[in-house]
Amino acid sequence: MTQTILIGAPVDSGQRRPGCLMGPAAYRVAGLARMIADLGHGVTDWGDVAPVTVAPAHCPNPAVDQLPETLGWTEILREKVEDALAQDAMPITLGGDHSLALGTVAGAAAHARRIGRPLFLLWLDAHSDFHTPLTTTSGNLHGTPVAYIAGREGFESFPPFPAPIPAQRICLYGIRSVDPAEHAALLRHDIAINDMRVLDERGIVAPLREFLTAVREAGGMLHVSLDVDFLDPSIAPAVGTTVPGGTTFREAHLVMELLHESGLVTSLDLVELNPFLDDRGRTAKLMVDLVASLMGKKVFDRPTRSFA
Ligand code: HAR
Ligand code: MN
Ligand code: MN
Ligand code: MN
Repeated sequence: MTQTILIGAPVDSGQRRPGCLMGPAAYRVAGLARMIADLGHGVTDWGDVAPVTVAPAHCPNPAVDQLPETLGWTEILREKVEDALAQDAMPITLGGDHSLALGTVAGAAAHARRIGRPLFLLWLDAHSDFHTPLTTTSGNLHGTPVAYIAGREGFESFPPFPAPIPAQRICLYGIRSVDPAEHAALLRHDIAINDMRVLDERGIVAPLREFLTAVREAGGMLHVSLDVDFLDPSIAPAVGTTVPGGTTFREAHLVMELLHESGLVTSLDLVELNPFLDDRGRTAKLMVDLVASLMGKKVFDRPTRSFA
């Protein structure tokens, strides 16, 4: 039994296609809280949070869009996630675009530092999100959280990241869209990059098991950041940045089931759902079903034999 806390984060400032702010409402309509309770877990919904107002911020890269708004979200979400973890609960942040992870992972890192445990990061995404505010050409800050979390330079307008996560504790999974500047920077870091080429060859299970073993052996906490575009657009159309060749329905559920069985997940983000682009709520419902698998839903809850 896990105590979960839902944190609504209607963040839309990390990109320019309005709609992610409707994400938390869509997850509630799709029955996220009921599903978690039906699986026997505790669930408390803290409602939607609002960004704090920050002083005008400057970035030398003129392309960067909505920096003060994103800074305001970063500050409040860091606080909320840290507070939820301090209550021994598992925060589930309902996005909102992926820039919200600038705050949620900072909150998890602050908590991990305070209790003296290493924090690991599993990034389930089509994108590497490894730009800094200085290298992004789109100016969309949802493309930057992994760089902030890894402690790259260029985030001077942001609060210093509490205890940057060493590259060896970061695992990117499902990657199939990387910009040239991100590519060059990733080659200088020792981050595990499980792009689709790797997953096609090795399968969806083996690389994840290896990462989970490393988390377990280190006694680590594990933050999982699930971007809707991790999934193939044919099953998850409600996202502004679709990339063909994503994970299938069955692969995605298997990832969630392995995460459940590991018992290691301590915090979770659900990001980039844009309900305005959805098809009768199917993407929101799929995301809720994936969380169900992550929280322990399965066909049988005992070992089964494969033939009579
Ligand atoms: N790399 C591109 C950019 O920086 C696209 C980033 C898209 N990011 C997300 N989240 N949708 O993964 O603009
Ligand atoms: Mn606090
Ligand atoms: Mn992302
Ligand atoms: Mn993405």
